Amino acid sequence: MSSKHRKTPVLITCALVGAELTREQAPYLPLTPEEIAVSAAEASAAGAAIVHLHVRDAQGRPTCSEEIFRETIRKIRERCDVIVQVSTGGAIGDSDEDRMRPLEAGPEMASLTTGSVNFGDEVFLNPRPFVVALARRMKERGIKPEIEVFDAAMLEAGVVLAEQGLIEPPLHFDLVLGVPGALAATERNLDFLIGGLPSGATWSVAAIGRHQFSMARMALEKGGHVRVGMEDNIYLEKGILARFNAELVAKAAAMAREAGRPVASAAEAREMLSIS
Ligand code: KMH
Ligand code: ZN
Repeated sequence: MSSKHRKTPVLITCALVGAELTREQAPYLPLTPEEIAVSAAEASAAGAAIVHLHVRDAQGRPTCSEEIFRETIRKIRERCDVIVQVSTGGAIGDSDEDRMRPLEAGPEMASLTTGSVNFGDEVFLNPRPFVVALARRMKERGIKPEIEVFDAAMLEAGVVLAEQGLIEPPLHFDLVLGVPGALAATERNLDFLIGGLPSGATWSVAAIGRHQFSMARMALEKGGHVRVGMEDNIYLEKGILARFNAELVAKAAAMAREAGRPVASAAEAREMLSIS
């Protein structure tokens, strides 16, 4: 690792549940507000400074319900100090109106995908006017956006939003690699994206499935931050399911320490991301 990155604290984000998986596919997935809050607290104790939050309804289906987001955030805050980043991506097919709802539930951060992209056999739609509306609402409510980059043009679109005053610097990007139909999880793609980041930006890597930890290691070496969690990957190792999100976080935290980088607390993360 380049010595200039040593000692830079690592932000670990844990994406606790997502919108796609079911209990049939992922038996240890937290689903209820209580289960998600317990999982967030365990992830926080293992080193996560941020939790990326989707919620589910009583049947375990993904929902954008403001009430369920609010309840889940309250339960998380009762248990630990972690930055809650709500998803505005929701599930494929959610309406724009529904995807705005989590912003009303009192989060410190929110995801902001700045373009449309194939997502498996479906399309994750993010037309520019909707992206602008999300960014504007985040700014009004003092919510820090994390710019989600599933494809290269999304990075530039995030920079344009900042130039237009819709996002306040410092910008924070999450480079999502390995979604079928979007950018593959390769070092070449990662280097290309890093090369296009504006100065002063921070960035993490969220790699999907079996790429989660190999790409996390690369991110650590290149001075980036790391996202892990069951939304993106449910295996601790090949063939071994993670029973808890905290196990995935603990593995990322151990990798960070091996790379000579301390793990940031939520308070340190707020400072690094300029969250007041
Ligand atoms: N569930 C995906 C369609 C986000 O949270 O901002 C979108 C997603 C991105 O998970
Ligand atoms: Zn998500």
